Amino acid sequence: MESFDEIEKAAKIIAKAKHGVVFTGAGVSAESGIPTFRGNDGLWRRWDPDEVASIYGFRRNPRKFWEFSRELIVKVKAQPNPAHYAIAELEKMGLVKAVITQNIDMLHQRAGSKRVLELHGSMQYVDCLDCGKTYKWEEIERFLEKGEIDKIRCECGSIYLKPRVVFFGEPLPSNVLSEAMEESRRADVFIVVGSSLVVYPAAYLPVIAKEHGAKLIIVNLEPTMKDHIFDVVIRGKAGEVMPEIVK
Ligand code: BJW
Ligand code: ZN
Repeated sequence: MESFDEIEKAAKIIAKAKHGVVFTGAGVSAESGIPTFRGNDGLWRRWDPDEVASIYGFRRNPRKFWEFSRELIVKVKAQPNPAHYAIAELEKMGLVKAVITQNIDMLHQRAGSKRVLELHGSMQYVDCLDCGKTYKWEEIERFLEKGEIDKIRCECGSIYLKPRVVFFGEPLPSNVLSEAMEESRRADVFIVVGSSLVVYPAAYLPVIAKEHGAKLIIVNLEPTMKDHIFDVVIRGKAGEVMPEIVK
């Protein structure tokens, strides 16, 4: 592998970590078959984020979001890949203390990671914006699988059923965000895996870690706007690179 030296360098830094923190984005789940948002095959090539991932779009037309969600179903059915397992292993080894994720797919937990901070929520629960009733994801999924989007309604009659994910224009869950900021300040090694680092406030976290003295490592397929702040930049697939680092 061409980035062998960089992988070696990253492995040495991580082996000495006292408080490693891993920060992940859609790229960590790409090899589980989940589409990423940006880039050539990204979801935003075919779907308008203003319509399907913003709270304003959702309020205008929740059904459009549910059409988009039929693609997200794979997110809930997908299996963890070697990157998720390697990250869980780093926690078991005591090198990593927390995983901060922007993903809503629960794959870190399913791979065995214990301390997972979900910055953008998860698909586990769906709330009615009118009466407040909460549904489990599975109750909604039944309709999606049959393509019966019109039947996605609350008992109260409302069509405004919203999964507990964070849309553009919505605040992040404040307790999760403050824990993530605290972890970023405490980190001595901060490892970004599979994120374009363009969505805020999440993208501030590596900056906070650096300002507080952490060594920064990034494993990402494509360059990001923030590569210049990293000590080690590894261009590669998370599912191939992360197991190499743990080895
Ligand atoms: C691989 C790989 C492999 C591929 N291995 N790598 C102007 C400036 C600054 C900020 C703003 C602004 N205008 C608006 C804002 C704020 C806005 C924002 O940041 N917008 C930017 C786009 C500019 N942020 C918000 O609105 C946030 N809320 C907020 O700010 O609230 C303020 C507020 C306070 C009080 C009251 C009210 C409001 C909320 C952000 C929510 C983000 N939500 C989404 C959708 C979730 C629902 C769903 O899943 O459908 O979250 S957007 C989407 O992007 C998703 C992701 O979590 C997020 C980040 O994307 P990520 O994970 O980085 O994925 P990609 O696809 O971008 O990148 C993947 C990378 O992996 C690529 O680089 C590949 O190369 C790589 N890769 N295969 C390794 N195998
Ligand atoms: Zn209701």
